[in-house]
Amino acid sequence: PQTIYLKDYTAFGWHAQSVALEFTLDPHKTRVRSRIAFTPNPDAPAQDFFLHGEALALISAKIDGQDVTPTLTDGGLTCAVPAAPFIWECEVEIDPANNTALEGLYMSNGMYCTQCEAEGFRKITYYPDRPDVMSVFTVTINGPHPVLLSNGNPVTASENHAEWHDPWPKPAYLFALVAGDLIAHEGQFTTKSGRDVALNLYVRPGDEGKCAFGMQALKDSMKWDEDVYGREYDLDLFNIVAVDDFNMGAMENKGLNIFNSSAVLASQATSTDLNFERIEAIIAHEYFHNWTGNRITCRDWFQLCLKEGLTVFRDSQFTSDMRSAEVKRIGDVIDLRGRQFAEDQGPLAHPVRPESFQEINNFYTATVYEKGAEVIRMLKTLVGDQAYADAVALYFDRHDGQACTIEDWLQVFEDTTGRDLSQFKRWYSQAGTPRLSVSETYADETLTLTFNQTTPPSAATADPQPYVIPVAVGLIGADGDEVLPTTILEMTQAEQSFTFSNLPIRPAASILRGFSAPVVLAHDADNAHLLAHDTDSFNRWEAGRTLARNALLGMITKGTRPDPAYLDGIYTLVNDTTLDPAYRALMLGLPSQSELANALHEAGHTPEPDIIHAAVETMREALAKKLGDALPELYAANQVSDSYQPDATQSGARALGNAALSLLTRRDAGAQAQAQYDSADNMTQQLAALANLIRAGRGDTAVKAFETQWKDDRLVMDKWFGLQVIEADPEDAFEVAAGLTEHPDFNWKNPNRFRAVFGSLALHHAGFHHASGAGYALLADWLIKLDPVNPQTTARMCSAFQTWKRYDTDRQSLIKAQVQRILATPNLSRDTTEMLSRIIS
Ligand code: BAL
Ligand code: ZN
Repeated sequence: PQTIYLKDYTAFGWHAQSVALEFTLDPHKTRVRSRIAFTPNPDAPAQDFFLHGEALALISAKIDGQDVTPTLTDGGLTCAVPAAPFIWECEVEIDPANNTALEGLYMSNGMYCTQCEAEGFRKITYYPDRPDVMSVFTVTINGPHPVLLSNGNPVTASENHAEWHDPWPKPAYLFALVAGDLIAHEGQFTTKSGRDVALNLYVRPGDEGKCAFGMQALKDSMKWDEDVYGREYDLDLFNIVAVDDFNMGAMENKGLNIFNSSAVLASQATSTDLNFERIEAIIAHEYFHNWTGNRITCRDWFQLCLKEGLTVFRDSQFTSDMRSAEVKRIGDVIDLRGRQFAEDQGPLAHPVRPESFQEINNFYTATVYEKGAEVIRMLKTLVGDQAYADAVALYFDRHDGQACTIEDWLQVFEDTTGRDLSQFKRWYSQAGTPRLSVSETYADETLTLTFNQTTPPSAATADPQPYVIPVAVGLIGADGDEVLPTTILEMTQAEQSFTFSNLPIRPAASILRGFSAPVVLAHDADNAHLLAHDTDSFNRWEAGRTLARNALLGMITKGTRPDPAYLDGIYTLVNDTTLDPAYRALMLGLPSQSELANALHEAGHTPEPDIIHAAVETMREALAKKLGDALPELYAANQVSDSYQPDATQSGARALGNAALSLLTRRDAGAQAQAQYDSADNMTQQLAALANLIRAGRGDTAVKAFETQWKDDRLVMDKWFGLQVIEADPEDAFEVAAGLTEHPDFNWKNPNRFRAVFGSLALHHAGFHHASGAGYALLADWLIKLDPVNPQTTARMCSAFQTWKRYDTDRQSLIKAQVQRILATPNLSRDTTEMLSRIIS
């Protein structure tokens, strides 16, 4: 496959002044007619006129009304064109019903829908399918369906016919079309300048009862973006459509967001509190793209983080404002460490702005999204809130309607603050997670902190240079008082010292408060003291997490017992009713087994998944014993008797109640879990009870009852499939997953269902990495099967193999053999080939 480089960017030779599309829908023979007004782009280098196109049957092509015969090439067509403005017209035929890759126009449960980001529009018609070609679209849809939708505002609608006009120039990746028998859940929003916007959430009949929460989340998002970023919505209409077969979470098409149904449909009975929170965040994320992504888009796909990093950062701010900022921050860091650090510390490491790719779909990664958001967070920390607001306002003013680069983004910060951000830019251009070590000296009432940063070289960045790292520091006195409030140290060198004087008694240093930079910190801190007293809620949690991690590593490598200082500290904290229950629930969490494997690997040990699993079990047992008699009270105190609300308060109580339940289950053999299962009136309680019953080895009846109750609800059944794998004993995880693939409802072509089983297997560290290699082989079998059907989802799932170098030589050989077996499959997709080749390199 061809490699595409950032350095090779050239502008397209023409501007698309306007685009008119007409669709005549048919499952196998949809006709698409296009009429595009092109004018030469005087700023572009001379080039052949090339339009992308894939899986299209060309019916006819015309230039200025005259038939032409283009040359069909690999991936598109070329054609001789006049050296003046001209009208391109063409007609193609496409086959949506057989489009199982779910890119371009495809069918899902009888409805037509589209996914064009990144390069799906070329499967709809011949077009310059690149984000820097922006145009105004008019779309006509003919088809026997009650609902016919596209971007922008409706022009006309009659039976079997609709016309749409989107006045805002956009790249083709934001095009969308939906047609089907759908029901609208309606809403309304009045913008701050008084524009009335009609809101609709379109769902399949039967899902009407799952729309209210999403609609409210949309209104909250619209209001928040006005209040916090001054961004107002710009069309008469905002439509969201829920689709069952979807590769991603959702898509920000202009005025017509298309959502994976799992990312929008919600109800008390069918969705957990975490589902509600995720749905609220994704609705916000897609809505916020209207400005950060749509009004200002990316020049090329290397700039993906320009819209994604910024929009993830904006949605994290939104969730922090809507819910608990401290809980959101901890959750984000757990997620970052789990997914992004694993990527950044393995063979798939790439900069936030990659410099080359073969298949752009492989770069919708935790690095581009989540590390991209962390980079913006650091920028805000460095320049301060007001300068951040000024710079972003300038960005919107200066670049509205443009396709931009990271240079444009950083320039508005340089222009508003006068700072030189050339060193900061390394966060965009270098791969790898920096290691930040800290040593302390204390003499003459002065504390000196000496920081050292190193970033391991990777295939993407051979010789990483020092970063600008904002290190948020506070000092906690021996009595627990704060001696120094949070102060930002700006580290720019490989090694750098900072001194704090007038400290008659040596304080405890609380470093990297709020996780002020995405680094791995090595600091021999007084974690027990910080766990008891840190005034920074993130670092207080982090102290507990570090104590847990160190204790587990000691248990694994030296056979030590669970650390009493950790258990004592957690005991005090969890029983401190002045603290938010959600925060206390997080305190009861342990590092993931994959994170422990990585820590062992980094420390020069070979991780053994079954030993890691056993250590975590021992630690959970120790927590259950330590909290012992307090557990029934902790459980009872966190039962919610008010009517169900998925808000932060109730969710927090349920999270703590269920954390207590999981420890209690070790003591009562699942009696309380069974009682909870029997009385649950919402999915959070029902699913938590089911998980505990399975863990206690008495889940068979509830698993069957759950299936009987929910067999007709696709999203709930995804939970049922996933939970059985996640909660399986490591010895059985492979067989449980294999058994579930035989279930009549294992519709493997549906990405949600495939991920429910195999995403869960990959997450089951000790099960997936079972010494037999059976987990590796099972996943490989199914990836080989899925690849010709859906390359994008196949390639994503390949990341399960990315950590292979951590493990012993037997496991390495087993994984390598499976990766090579997949790679040897004839006609393997470009997506999967690129992923596995990078992993194995
Ligand atoms: N643009 C792809 C889906 C998302 O990040 O919103
Ligand atoms: Zn996004």
